[in-house]
Amino acid sequence: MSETLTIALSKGRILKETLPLLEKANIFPLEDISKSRKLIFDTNHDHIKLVILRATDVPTYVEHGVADFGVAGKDVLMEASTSNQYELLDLKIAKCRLMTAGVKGQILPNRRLKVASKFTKTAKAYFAEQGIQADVIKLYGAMELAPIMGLADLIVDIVDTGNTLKANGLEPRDHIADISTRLVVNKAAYKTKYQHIQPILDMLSGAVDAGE
Ligand code: PRT
Ligand code: MG
Repeated sequence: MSETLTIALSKGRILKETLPLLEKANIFPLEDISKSRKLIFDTNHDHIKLVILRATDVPTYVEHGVADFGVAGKDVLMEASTSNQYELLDLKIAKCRLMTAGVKGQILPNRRLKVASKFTKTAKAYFAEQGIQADVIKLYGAMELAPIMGLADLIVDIVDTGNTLKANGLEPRDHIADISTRLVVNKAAYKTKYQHIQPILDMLSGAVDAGE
């Protein structure tokens, strides 16, 4: 097999949980990713390479077909343009929920709501679907600050244990979506490299089932 397969991985917490899954599928980087400043890694398979990206960039690389596979959170995929990719597998790692949250005990004002989030596309779609008038403000981090500072009435953010909200005087309100990490594949690559892709898929899906 000569054709190269490139797998784009999300760095950070998803990467830590992805590497053990890849290992169970017999795909190993040839050097320790956590100890290297490199961004592209060879693996024990001549034709498989790993690239380590900022999570939000993973769908972009797959969309343009420069990466064949991508591993990214459902939250990130919902915000991205993904018309050139198939979501093939739920890797069932980095599980969390996308929720609205507000200041504990605070009643929502009787006017158009102000909502702060880094997930603006998902937030707009959610409030529209609920028939709630809302202006969505884009933030890049520390969403919890927005309701406290009066920038927003609500935030849309990721919740796991709820400790971060609680520590900032906030409470979870409505559940928007269950989130986990997904494997996506470029549509064209799925057709042209099917013979390389299918065995990896089978191995990974076996690794996911073994982890349950
Ligand atoms: O820092 P940067 O903006 O580059 O990326 P990031 O911080 O979003 O990346 P990282 O490494 O944190 O991984 C993000 C991905 O992991 C998300 O896209 C989710 O798919 C997934 N994930 C799973 C989470 C969490 N759990 C999680 N708890 N991402 C973020 N959090 C944060 C959340 O934003 C909040 O600040 O943890 C806090 C909430 O946790 P609890 O336990 O206090 O509720
Ligand atoms: Mg982070």
